[in-house]
Amino acid sequence: DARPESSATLRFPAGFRWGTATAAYQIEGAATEDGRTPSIWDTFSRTPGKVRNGDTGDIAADHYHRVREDVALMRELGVTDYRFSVAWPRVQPTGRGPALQKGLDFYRRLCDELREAGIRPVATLYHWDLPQELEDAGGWPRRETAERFAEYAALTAAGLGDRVATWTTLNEPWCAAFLGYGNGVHAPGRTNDADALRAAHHLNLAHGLAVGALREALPAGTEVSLTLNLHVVRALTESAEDRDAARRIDAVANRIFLDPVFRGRLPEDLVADTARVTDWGFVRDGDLAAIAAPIDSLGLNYYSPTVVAAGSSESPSPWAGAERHVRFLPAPGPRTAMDWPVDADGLYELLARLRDELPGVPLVITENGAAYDDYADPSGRVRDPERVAYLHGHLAAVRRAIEDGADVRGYFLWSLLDNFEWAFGYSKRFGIVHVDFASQRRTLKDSARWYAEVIARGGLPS
Ligand code: GBH
Repeated sequence: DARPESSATLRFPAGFRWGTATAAYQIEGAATEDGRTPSIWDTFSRTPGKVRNGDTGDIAADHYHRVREDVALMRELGVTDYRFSVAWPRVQPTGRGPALQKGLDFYRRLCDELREAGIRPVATLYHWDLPQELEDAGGWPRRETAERFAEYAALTAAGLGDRVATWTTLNEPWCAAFLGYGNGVHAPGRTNDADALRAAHHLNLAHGLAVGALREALPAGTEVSLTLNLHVVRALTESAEDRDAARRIDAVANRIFLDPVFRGRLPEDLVADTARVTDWGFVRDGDLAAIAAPIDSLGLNYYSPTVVAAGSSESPSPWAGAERHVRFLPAPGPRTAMDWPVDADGLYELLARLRDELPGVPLVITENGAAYDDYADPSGRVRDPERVAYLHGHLAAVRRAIEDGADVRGYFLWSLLDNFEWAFGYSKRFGIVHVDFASQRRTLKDSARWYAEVIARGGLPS
């Protein structure tokens, strides 16, 4: 490295993957084009009172029509990888039957543009956009949805073939199950604790069956992964009651996925904690073995930690009854525009935990980033110093975890573009590229230039 400042760089390992991440419904728009049918998010965003300002993903960042431009932006930044999601209702509109070629063609074009730019395509099969027809048939609480998902995975793998470098089955099944069917803050907006637990199990099953389908369809050695939003749960004090509160939330937020996927078993304490809600009779013989199909890496999305103590919390909650005797507290410290605390140590703790509990499993940060308001100066420059500080702090935590033995292979910044932030609509901006949603003009924020510099140096300015 000829750069004079390289001596003052906190370097990352050679071959470290530097990426950005997005999701289909949040950026694509073109909601009714080329045969795409409504997903649960189209329905939910049209339901009054569910999404701030009545915003929908109908147009979003219009990425469907701007693939070239958006890939050119990434080339300019120098990213090595790009994580996007495939919209199920584009590829298999009713959730059943053959693939729709036009839907597959869009992602083939995207992958071809990426490859031409030297960027590895990392595809997620499910980032929350369930075809509405499958929800009408029962959604994730229904077992058949898991079987349908495996079929969709097979069709997509057959259609995109070796164009995709890394396949991820699900993004954040915790959100899909517990925000979608537990507290109803996400689509489809249902509120039933037993359904939320059934949904979590069927998402696990969907993952396991899809891993099998992908292995069958793809060349040996293709990376297959899963992305979880593991919660960093801290007890307020060391008291037995507060520690028990943390154990309960760890079970329903983390071990409900980690134990089946990596150990082929259910967390017994969770089954006991939720006995009032369900007897877990929906778990059939063979399910846990299917869910435990080996994967090649684990993706982690991290934003902020959770603090709990003994007490009680409001309902409907996203914790399915396991939160009896648990109180949630605001974590201390500065906050982002989401009102989430900024706490990079939480990311270090998470990586250290997985280093110890899942030896031999490569880790990838598949999302990390922050929402802040931008400041545009008269020259048109978009300043976001808080985001730069957030990213610096969190990347420093990743590097420290690597030094301490965590096998972290890459980092995907959430997000490339300002986009549809789910229940918050367009009111929250996570992008390192500013999007003017009236003109669809893209402008690099200071954070984008900073990230490009980090990638070019292979590390952080110290
Ligand atoms: C991710 O979800 C999504 O994958 C992405 O699509 C989204 O745009 C991005 O993050 C930003 O929101 O109630 O204690 O769990 C974020 C998952 C789940 C993180 C809810 C914050 C609130 C604290 N979020 N969580 S808690």
